[in-house]
Amino acid sequence: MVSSFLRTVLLGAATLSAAGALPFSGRVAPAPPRPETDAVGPPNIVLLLADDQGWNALSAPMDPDVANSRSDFYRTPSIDALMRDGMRFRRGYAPAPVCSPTRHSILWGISPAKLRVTSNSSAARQHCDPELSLPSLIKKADARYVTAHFGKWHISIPPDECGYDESDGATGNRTGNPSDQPEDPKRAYEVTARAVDFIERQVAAERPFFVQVSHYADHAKVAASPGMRAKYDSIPRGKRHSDVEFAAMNEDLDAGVGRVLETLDRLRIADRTYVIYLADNGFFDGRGAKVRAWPLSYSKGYVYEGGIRVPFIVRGPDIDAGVVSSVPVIGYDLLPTVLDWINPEFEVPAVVEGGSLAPVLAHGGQGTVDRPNDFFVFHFPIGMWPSQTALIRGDLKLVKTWAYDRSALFDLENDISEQRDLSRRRADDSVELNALLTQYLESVDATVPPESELAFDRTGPLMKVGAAHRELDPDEDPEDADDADADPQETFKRKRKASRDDT
Ligand SMILES: [Ca+2]
Repeated sequence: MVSSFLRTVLLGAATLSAAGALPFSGRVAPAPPRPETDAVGPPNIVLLLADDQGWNALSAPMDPDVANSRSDFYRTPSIDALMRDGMRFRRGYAPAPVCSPTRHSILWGISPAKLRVTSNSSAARQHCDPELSLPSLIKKADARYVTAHFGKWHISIPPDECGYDESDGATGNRTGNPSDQPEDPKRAYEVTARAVDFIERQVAAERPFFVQVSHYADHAKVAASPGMRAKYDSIPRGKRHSDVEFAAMNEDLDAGVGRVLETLDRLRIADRTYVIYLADNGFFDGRGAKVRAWPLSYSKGYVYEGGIRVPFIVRGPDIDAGVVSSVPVIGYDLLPTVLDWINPEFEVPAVVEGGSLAPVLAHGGQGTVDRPNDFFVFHFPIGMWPSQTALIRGDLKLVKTWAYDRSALFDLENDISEQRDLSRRRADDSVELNALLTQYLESVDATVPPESELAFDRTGPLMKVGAAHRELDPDEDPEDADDADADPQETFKRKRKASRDDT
């Protein structure tokens, strides 16, 4: 693994374009020109990252066709406004179901599987080259840019080493729970204030900027400002969402977003500033996560939609207001997107797996994203039990459960809740996606689940083609299959208990 890591880092560095400070030029065809931006200079970029905020934690719907894609209790007026003035992606994904892998993935534009950063304590990472991080590449694309990161970092290499000019340092979850500031217990306002100060200074200096604000909310420990908490005492609780403290924390975060948006208006740079908003994973487990995330299944720590589908909104020049896009997008698309905005001529390193969203954003949310692969892989091999990996291609999603070498197939457009396993009815698709998943994991030298978790399946290689597929009896009705709808959690627990009882 070590030799592979070194080899891939060196290869990654070699693929970097030698482009220096190229002059800003307008978007290449077929996208229309950006007169507002071209007239005043290069665009600014604000990336707002929420922590553990579920897909339906906002008061505006992430998918207007899905009734419960909004909260029935939480209020998020500023993020709702961002949605109203920009484009929301109803199928926006975090690259991982937990914090740190997603943050690495955004920083390098590469999936957690390929980075081999698939848990919050991954030690065998690969491709995490500081020279190829987003802020480093921004400066290579256009040396005029100033970059900053404020808030939760939770990445294996400190922000200054990754090219950030300003930051709060190598912060983590514990940083986000100060005991000495009850008025701002998740630092939502403090972090925002530093970002606002940074933006004001860059505008005064007439420097283009990239700033990422990574909120500590909505990660545990749940805590809210007293003022916001008091507000929720008079708001009727919802059926799915009813946690006052969480609601208030979620709106503290929203208020931080609002202050950034107000700053852009006040400084008259909103028309040349892209604002990206997303979360790093779904609702955290506990506190009734399964109820809160519904109609999505499961929550943080799982590769089902409840763990990975998140709020995903982009506002800025050329982006039509109020558009709901059905194009599937993922956090590692942001690196090539930002570089495309800054300098369309810049050559993105070949190791990057994301694709620029700029053409889709400029064309009403239509079209396709050009990526090396036409699928997403969510690889979670060493996290919560049982280890799972998902592959999404188009509307189909394969969920492989390693502990008993079984996979399920879902049609996300017709079954957003992942309740109907089609792996037997659509056996050819299941075999094909299993083979694709195997091929991909091997090609990126992905981490495999620990042996201890594979104790119940000793039948063959970890990634043999089609291993998870069971032959369908031609006369068998898929609906009658005994374990077609088995809950993998319950199945795993049952098998583990049986194993212990045997020894
Ligand atoms: Ca998180």
